[in-house]
Parts: sequence; C-alpha cells; structure tokens
Amino acid sequence: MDTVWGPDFAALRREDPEIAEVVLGERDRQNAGLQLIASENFTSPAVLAALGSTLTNKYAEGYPGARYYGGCSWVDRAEDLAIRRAQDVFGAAHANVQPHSGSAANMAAYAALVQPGDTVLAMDLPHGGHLTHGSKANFSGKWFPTVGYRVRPDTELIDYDEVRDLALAHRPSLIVCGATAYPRLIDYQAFRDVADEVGAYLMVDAAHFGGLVAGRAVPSPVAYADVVTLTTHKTLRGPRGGLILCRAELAARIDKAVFPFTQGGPMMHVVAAKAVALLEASTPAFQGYAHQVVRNSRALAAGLAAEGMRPVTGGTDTHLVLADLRDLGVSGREAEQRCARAGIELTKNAVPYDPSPPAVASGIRVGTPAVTTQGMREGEMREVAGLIAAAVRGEPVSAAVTSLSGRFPAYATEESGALAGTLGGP
Ligand code: DSN
Repeated sequence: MDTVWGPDFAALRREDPEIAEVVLGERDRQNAGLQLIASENFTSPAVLAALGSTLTNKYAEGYPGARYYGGCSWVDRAEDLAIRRAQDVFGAAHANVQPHSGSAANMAAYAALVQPGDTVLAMDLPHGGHLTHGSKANFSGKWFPTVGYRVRPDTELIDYDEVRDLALAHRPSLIVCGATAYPRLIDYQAFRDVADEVGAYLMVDAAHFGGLVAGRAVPSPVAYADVVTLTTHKTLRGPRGGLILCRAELAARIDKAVFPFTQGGPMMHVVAAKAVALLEASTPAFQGYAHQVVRNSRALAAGLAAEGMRPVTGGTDTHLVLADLRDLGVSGREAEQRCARAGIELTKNAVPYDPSPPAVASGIRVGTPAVTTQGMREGEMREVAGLIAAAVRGEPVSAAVTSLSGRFPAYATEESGALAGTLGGP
C-alpha cells in the first residue's frame, strides 16, 4: 500500500522520504474520506502524467509560434492542442489557456476590459460571489469601485430587477456574473440585456460550473458573454489552473492581458494537462459524468432537506447545495469541524442575509463533483446526506464514512491502477 501513481515515485521515496510520505498521506486522505468541497475533484491519471512531466522545465513566454525562447516546438504543440480543444469543447472563438488560476484569469479579464477606477457590478460575496468580484481585500475591490447585487430575500434567487436598477444608477463598465455558492442556473440573457442597455462588458466567471457547461449539463454562457473565465480543476476535472474564452475581437486584448501584463512564463506542464482534461471533457463519458453530478446534487439536496438542513433556494440545478443549518441550531463552522472529524470534507458558507459573521456562517456548501468521479450515484447521495446529518449532530460516523468511500476508491494504490469511475464515466 505504499505505492502511488507517478513518473518515478521510487525516486521521490529515495530522495525525499518526508515529501513522499506527504504524497502518500494525501492520497490516502482523499481515498478514505468523503470529498464534498464543491470546488474540488479527482483528476485522472493521464492528467497527472502530463503534470509530472518534463514540460515543467520549459520556459515559453509568449504564445505558440511567437515565443521569447527557443526550443518551444513541443510545448507549442501542447498549447495549440489545448487552445483548439478549449475552442471546440466550449464553442468559443478564442481561448487563452495560460492563466495560472481562476483568480489570475479574472485579473487578466479585468485588465483586458476595464481601467482602474472604472465601476464594476458584480455579485456580493456573502450572496455567492467571489473575492475577485470586488472584495475590498482583493485587487478587484481595491482597483475597481464595485457595486454588489444580491439575491432576493424571498426566493434566494438573483434579483435581476436589482441588477438592472444598480446598472442604470451606477453605469458600470463591466458586469460580472457567475458565483461560488449559488446553486441555481444564471439567466445570461437577462445579464446581457442589462449590459447592452448600459454599454457594459459582460464577463461570466464560470470557474465553478465550467465542467458542467463542457458536459452539456447546464446552459453555456459563451454566446452571451464578452469574456468567460474558468478554472480547469473544479467540475472540469483537470489540473489546477485557469482558462479564458472570449469573442474574436477581444482575443488580442485578452492574450496581452495574460502575457505580458499579469503573467510571465506559462506553466507548460499544466497547459499540457489542461489539453488532456479538455480532450476527456469532449467525450460522451464526460457528458454522462456532468449530468450525474447534477442528479447527485439534487439527490443530496433532497437528503439534506429530509434531515432538517434547508437547501437555499429549495434545491439545486448544479454541482452544489447550499444548506441552511439554523433549524438545527448548529453553525456552519461547527458543522464543518464535526464533519471533518468524521472524514467528511465540506465548507462552512454564509447563507443569504446571514446574521452570523463569515468565519462562523449559518450554512454549509456541499458539492458532488468528486464523489461522482468516484462513481457514486443517487443512492449513495442519500447515504451521504445521512452521514453528514449524523456528523453534524455529533454522532460517531467515521467508520461508516470509511466503509462508503472504500467501496468507491478515488485512486488505486497500485502503480498501474486507474482512477475508478473516471475513464468509463459513472
Ligand atoms: N476557492 C474556490 C471555492 O472554493 O469556491 C473559489 O476560489
């Protein structure tokens, strides 16, 4: 049980037993528990192979065919493949595959579309937005006066009337939609109409649900947005990183905003791994996976509701459930800690109009991308809901968690093993 997939894990064990122990320990932690953090997933052995390759050694500032370094023929090919696959999977006119992360992709998108001091309209963080959507602690809120829109108190759905009213009052140069803790579909046409009415660019941050778009499980924002940013490691199930899609007219501005404005040399091993993930995402098996993620999420929402954890908005259309725990008298922080002790990883999260501070929070955010990759289905989601509820009540459930996850190992512990449930789809 001390082997792990890798180009030469034996070398790592010989040279750095401490880090080898970390790698094995983390693999075993991922295998043993229930990984329900909505922004995480298990990437495939093929993606891991590209990540652990000699492409990490190569400097390639610039773009394919126009680099500032020699010796780029192989990495040019990797980046060309990644770009073409991203264009095909998402039906986009242009793709930039170099952003190091979702935040880096968002910074580049802002740099391409607006100037410091320009007003941005984006979703409030406590209502489901993201740090890069105007938090004062982030570059976005420091450099761009940001007006936040919220969800309605009655339906907990985005208040599109408020979006329009705020846009007309503040005349933003950029409107951002997309969220990290919003369980419902977004009305891109409504945002497009408001953006057109006030002459703003529309950026969709699809970091969370990009994989569901690729798998045709939710509608695509590409036809509506000027720019779409994504991460490649969440529902898309690739390596940790970012990706930008845009209209053809914005291609040069986006490329310059990524390099040289916000980044230097691209991580070519990650770019190659993105290409692998995008190839995987183009398959019918991935479409089956993406649809199962949503079915599992709905089953989980129903299971949590039956346990007294109210799903915000009444349910979900995506990969995540936001559950309000106030009826149980347990805070999000307490729930997160109790679940972690049982091997269930999830995150505390503010619910709309939350009376508790963010570090305490009244809810939890639970996602199904990783457990679906393991091959779990609706039946297991009912079990998972019961385990979460028992853990939140403080009951001992570690053994049941280990037993359930043991039936769906994420990573084989043999050198030649494959990731269960990934390649054939659930
Ligand atoms: N950290 C990501 C999430 O968990 O939603 C967003 O950056």
